[in-house]
Amino acid sequence: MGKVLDFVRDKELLPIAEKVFEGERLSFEDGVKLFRSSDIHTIGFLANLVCERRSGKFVYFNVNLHVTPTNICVGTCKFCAFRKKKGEEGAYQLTVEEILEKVSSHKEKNPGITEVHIVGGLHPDWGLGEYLSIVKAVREAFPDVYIKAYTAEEIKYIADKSGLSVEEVLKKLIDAGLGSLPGGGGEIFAEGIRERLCPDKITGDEYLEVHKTAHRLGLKSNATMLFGHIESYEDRVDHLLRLREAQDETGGFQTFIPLAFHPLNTQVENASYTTGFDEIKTVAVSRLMLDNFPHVKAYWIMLGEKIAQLALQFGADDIDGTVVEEDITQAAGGRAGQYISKNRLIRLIKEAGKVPVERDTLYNVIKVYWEEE
Ligand code: V47
Repeated sequence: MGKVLDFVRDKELLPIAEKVFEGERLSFEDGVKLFRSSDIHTIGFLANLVCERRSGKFVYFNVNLHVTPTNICVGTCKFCAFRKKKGEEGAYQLTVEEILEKVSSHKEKNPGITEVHIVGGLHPDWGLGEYLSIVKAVREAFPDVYIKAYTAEEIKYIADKSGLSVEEVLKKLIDAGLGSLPGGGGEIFAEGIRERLCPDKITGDEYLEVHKTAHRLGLKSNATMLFGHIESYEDRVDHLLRLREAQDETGGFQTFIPLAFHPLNTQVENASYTTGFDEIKTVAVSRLMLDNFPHVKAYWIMLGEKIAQLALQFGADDIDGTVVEEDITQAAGGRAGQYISKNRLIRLIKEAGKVPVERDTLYNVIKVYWEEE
């Protein structure tokens, strides 16, 4: 072991490595130290170790589809290039029939789709009825497709508009066919940053409360962190630790997804694209800090195909997904495209030295692609 430790370039990381080997929980200070270090090999080695303790060589993917029912939003988030005001050029809202038509045509082209991810804006004229009818219609028309829909922000918006509690809204959505909550809307929890970035958005505590309520009702959910804008390393670690604490309480989070900020057409001052080094490190540190999250997802739409593939040796055990049509990243200068074939995902995973596993939303195994296939 002594010889191996000689290879650790940043000796400050040795006590952290010791903790990881022993399966001990990392502290806030450890998290900041990891982010400040440029010893990407050690950080990646540790993250991959933790990842493989949980998932072995398996890397999961799913065949899914994103539908964005509207870009009309009363929100004012400065990082968002997607939202439009009602009546503004480029604003749209799909009818239920148009949503069904989209799912149907994508299902025809990609017969293996198991999940539809539905997230849109806070539409000024929509309330519980409209959001509910989308879920109901998709459930009735496509009973074999799992519905992962509406961010915590949308759930709270519907609750406030309808005068119901978050719990009541979630119960109605579950009755209509909702299966899980996606992780969008997490951004950065630190109050000072959130106030500057998205002052009208629900607070970090409210985001966590919606997820914890969903978990208590038996739903699984994902969590996100938007990184690479105006936040500090300390803000990132604070975000991860708040998620870890919530997960200790309920255990209902499945996957953490670090979202790399895209700067075009946003109102974030002096904004620029994130770098490969920071992206890889953020995936790895997330894996190390979130010791109670089953999975960490490399979202190739935001990381790009190449960094997402590398992330599979740096702590990520999930690569999302075939997707088809994604608008939020595209509006902010996304460079990765919107669709990837299942065969390409399988190749990316195999070349990263891992075993591709097609999964459903709840991580039930659909098929393992062993080496010989
Ligand atoms: O909530 C908005 C982010 C999120 C920008 O749960 C931006 O499985 C980068 O949450 N640059 C939506 N990011 C996407 C999302 C997601 C994606 C894939 C899978 C899952 C899941 C969730 O996108 C928003 C916001 O945090 N976002 N604008 C931007 N300019």
